[in-house]
Amino acid sequence: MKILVINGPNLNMLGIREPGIYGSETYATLLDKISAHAKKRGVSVDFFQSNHEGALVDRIQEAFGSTDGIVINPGAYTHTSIALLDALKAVAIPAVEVHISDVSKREAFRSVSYIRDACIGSVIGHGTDGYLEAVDMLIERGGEK
Ligand code: CA2
Repeated sequence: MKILVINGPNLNMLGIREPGIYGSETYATLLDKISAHAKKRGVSVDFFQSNHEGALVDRIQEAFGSTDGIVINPGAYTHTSIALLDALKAVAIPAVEVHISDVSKREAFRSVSYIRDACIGSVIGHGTDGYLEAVDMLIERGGEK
């Protein structure tokens, strides 16, 4: 099973600023942690991060036909992007939405997710462990390794 982990704008800044909201783990450490988990679970994992909406759409489209599941934290585009919703719907790859912080307890605009409709599940407010839970959700749904 091949899983693609996509992170949107500013998530490459993890651990550098706002540790009170997003924790002190860096983006590089997060990727190491997901890789170790994927190895343990016997699945392969690819990563993509961009600060650009169109680049995120392009990567989702590229995944069509070659990826079994997507873990996606679209960052602020979660709350604005119909283009990401459409891309996820277009490729119809099982996707799980992740948010490190509990978006339901922050500003009202963060409670809106345009992509949620295209996802089989969401993991919200579990810190970076949420990415591992999302990988597990895809494995449980996919069955095959
Ligand atoms: O909680 C999440 O994972 C978010 O998707 C993170 C986004 C935010 O816009 C969403 O509402 C919730 C922002 C990511 C910004 O990450 C930073 C990391 C370190 C320093 C500054 C920003």
